[in-house]
Amino acid sequence: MTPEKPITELINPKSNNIDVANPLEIVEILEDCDSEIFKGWQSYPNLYSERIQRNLDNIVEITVNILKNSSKNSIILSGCGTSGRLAFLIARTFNEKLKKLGLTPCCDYLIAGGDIALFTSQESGEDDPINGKDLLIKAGKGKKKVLFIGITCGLSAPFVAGQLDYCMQRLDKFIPVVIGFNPSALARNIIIENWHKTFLNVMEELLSLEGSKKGFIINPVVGPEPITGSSRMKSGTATKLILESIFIAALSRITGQKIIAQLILNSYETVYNDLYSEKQKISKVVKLAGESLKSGGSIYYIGYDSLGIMGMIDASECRPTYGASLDDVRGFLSNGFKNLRNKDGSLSHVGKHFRISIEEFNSDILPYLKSEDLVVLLVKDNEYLPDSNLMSKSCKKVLFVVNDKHDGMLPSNQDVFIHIKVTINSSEIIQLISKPIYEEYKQVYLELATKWFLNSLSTGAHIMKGKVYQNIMIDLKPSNNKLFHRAIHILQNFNGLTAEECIEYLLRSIYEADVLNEDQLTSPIASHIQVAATKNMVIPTALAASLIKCSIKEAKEKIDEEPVLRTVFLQTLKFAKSKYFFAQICENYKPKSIKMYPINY
Ligand code: F1P
Repeated sequence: MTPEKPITELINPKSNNIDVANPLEIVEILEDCDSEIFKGWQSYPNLYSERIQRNLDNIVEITVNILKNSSKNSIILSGCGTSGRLAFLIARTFNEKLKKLGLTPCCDYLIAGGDIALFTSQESGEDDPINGKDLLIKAGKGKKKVLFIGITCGLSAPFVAGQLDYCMQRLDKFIPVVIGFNPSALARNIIIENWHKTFLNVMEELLSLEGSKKGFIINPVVGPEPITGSSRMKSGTATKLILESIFIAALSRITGQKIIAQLILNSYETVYNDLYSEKQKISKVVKLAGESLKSGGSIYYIGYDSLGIMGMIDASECRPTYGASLDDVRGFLSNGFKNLRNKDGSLSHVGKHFRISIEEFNSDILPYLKSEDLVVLLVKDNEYLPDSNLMSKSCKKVLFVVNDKHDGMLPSNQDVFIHIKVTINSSEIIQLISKPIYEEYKQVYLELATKWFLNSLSTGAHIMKGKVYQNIMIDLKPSNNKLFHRAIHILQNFNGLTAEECIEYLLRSIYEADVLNEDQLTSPIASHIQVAATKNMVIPTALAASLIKCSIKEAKEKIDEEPVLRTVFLQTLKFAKSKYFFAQICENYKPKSIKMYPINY
């Protein structure tokens, strides 16, 4: 039976108690949830299902044809949030490979909100299908054929919907593909603001193109996320694997080594086993990271080349997911923007959070490191020469080394670091995809191990800080349409009120008002989101007010008294459960008549 909610928004029963788990148990739960990327979920089509594999093979063939004339054609990868960041990363990786083969680097990326969204969340841009379309038109200008791959894990982003819709009007030029992790029928079916279609409408049209190979849907089900709705996790990982499999398979054909996408997908399972075999050590780092955040410290990832980019991607999602500040978790990259090679070039003038090079870390952060802070170095092989200034600091230090050599030399001065070494079992991968292909693409395996490590670290640390209740992100920022609706569901889940009542509490919290005025009641969701983006603790405040039946001011005071949100939740839920309290609610509660929003994803 198909669930009513998209699978990417369902609660994963495996992680129900992740908020009360110890660090090792947290990593084990994540390991268990991640296994669904390969095993699939229930009886839904998974990565290895026939239709998915057939579509992948067709897309590989199209990619090969596009690449044969790479100076005239292009491949555009597009998405929002983590999906857009992964689009960037993959385009960057494969442009380098194309250059190496003497081909024109023809991979391009689009991300809602532009390049600043590569490290900071800019969710409001995700709701704009027209902007998505305009950017695509610009990116495809002058190109003969364009393979467009839109990524939206929830099959929901209006930015991508606008692009897919445009491609379908220009099938002479565009081949549209969507990557997402829900059955097509569970694509978002809510009219997009200022547009005429729903995501589901777009999906139905796209589905009708599959037979004629003019458009494709890649939507394996990888099961609900370990933190409900946090598509940066499993869905993000699966996105990376799918895109890389397409490109590696296509490029290997061009160089005369035929390999099918399925074997490449298989080969990633090795990394899964290698990484999680180090779970004891990973859990030590999770503990350390949690202690840092709990005591007001920050976590800094410093990485070399694409491992640094993995760090920046992981850090960027902490703000919208956990209501973290931009200083809580930050990523730095060797050679900063020079190495990043993003379209807009250096953005370091935009603000301190855009100063991303290790040199900038050394000047801006290193002198002020406190004992509560945690610095995590992400390296492959033996490339890191620790800065003596860092060694002398009292902050916590972790060295994460990932490579494929059991006997690899470790950087000197390793003693001051908690040291974690992950060794990729290259012989197992080589058996599947051959040595030359492995050697050429080794980097993608190292990145994958780093992604899983960092996802465990940042998720575990925020759980320890009390930012998760059960497996729900109780302090997410309702900063786009999808997140606004997710916020309503979170409230409903805990207070049992109707959707309309929850919307009222959410708006009261957003506008910091006990009585909403006409404007506030009738504005579109887009306006609520704009205001919400500037506020902190929107959901916890709304929830506390709805459970305690108090004013917004009192709810905020309650939250201020107890910094651990999980504890606030437990206290208020306990309170709300008392009979007396429920009797009071029934007697006193008279919901106002407010504008109704269709509650859907
Ligand atoms: C895009 C996205 C997520 C982010 C948050 C808001 O989602 O930016 O990456 O974690 O949930 O939405 P999607 O379009 O890939 O489903």
